[in-house]
Amino acid sequence: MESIIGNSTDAAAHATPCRRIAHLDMDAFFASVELLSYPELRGQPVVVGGAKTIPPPDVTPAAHAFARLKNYNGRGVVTTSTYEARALGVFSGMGLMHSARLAPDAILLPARFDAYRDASSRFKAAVTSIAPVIEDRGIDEIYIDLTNIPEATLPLVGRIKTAVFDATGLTCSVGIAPNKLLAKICSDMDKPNGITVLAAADIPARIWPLATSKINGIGAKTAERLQRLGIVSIGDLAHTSEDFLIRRFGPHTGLWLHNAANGIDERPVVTWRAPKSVSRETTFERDLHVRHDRAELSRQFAALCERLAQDLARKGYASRSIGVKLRFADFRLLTREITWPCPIAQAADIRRAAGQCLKRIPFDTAAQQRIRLLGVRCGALMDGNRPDNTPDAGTLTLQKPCMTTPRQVELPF
Ligand code: DCP
Ligand code: MG
Repeated sequence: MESIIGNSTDAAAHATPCRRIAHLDMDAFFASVELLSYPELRGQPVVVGGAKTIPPPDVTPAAHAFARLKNYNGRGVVTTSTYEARALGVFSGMGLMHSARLAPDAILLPARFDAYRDASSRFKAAVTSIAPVIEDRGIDEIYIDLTNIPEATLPLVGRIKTAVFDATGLTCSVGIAPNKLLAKICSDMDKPNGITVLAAADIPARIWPLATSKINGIGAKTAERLQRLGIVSIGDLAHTSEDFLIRRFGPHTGLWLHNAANGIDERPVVTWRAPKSVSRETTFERDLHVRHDRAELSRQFAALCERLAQDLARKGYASRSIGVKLRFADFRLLTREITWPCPIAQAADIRRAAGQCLKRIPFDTAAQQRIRLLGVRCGALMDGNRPDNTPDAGTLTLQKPCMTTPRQVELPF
């Protein structure tokens, strides 16, 4: 029998005590933005769905009609829900049809990404005006390094929350801890509109009782694997020997798991990070057949490449690694990737490269001929406008995207 007991308290004592890192996460973000437009829905279960087929509400004074979840028919998923809808069991990622069984009378609104992006940049600008060292982690969350701001934590975080509210009309929850890993756990502890401060000494009492999946990076699969080893809480993990975890999960993950459970995380707050990739995907309203729906598939494929080209243009990037992702009717997922000889950014070039990937996909069986989801990804991004002046570059090379030679792509469908 292997020993799985380790020296957890020693490790916990080494958690860096001197930094002050905040994680700020907006509350029920997409839904809260929607409630700014429809304040009459406050206090009601409201669900925001991603599917394009959800009708926008008719709010003319005569009609004033909002769609209800029970009337939805399609394959869209919940992107988020208000806390009132969550009380009925409706959460992000659930199918809308399934959610309708739990909350038939919940209001269903279509997603309006422009509005969310706008609120996102406004809340980030508001925080930056008070605490400039921020790491952008996505549309509704940031890390903030408060270490060098000479102000007590609670008044400072109170000011940040007020600035966010003044700029957007929205509330957020903030966790403050000695590092990013703990701060992220804490921002979720008192939602909505909460502030949670945690010191390294609080780890055994407040972090160890939580499920391992509360650690950002431990997904459902790892949590399940841990559970099979009898490791359910973060405390269980903290008390498991590093050697045992390394034997079971490999040197990298094993060590990370051990450190994470003991509240050790030295990652800095990174104020700017180049995106590694951009991708676009679409789940079809019905499965599309590679031959019978060829025209529709080609149209959707071209539209995805067009949108990716716009994404790249907006960010000033070009890509050398193009990939496609297909989910078949039987839910099997297949991806293919190709490295292009030079960086590309135009829709026609992305289409050609992605078309090459599609050609390498077998469409043999009946299930493989019906496609549920199609995605295109541009990876290995580089700045399409500025010189590539990496430290070792020696000479400055202009990473200009290749010129395109418009040519119709021969789709394998
Ligand atoms: N989102 C999505 N699909 C998911 C999860 C989230 O499109 N499966 C979107 C909608 C959310 C936003 O991202 O509003 C932020 O995600 P969060 O996990 O922070 O969830 P919320 O902000 O909605 O709720 P919370 O108050 O729990 O943070
Ligand atoms: Mg959120």
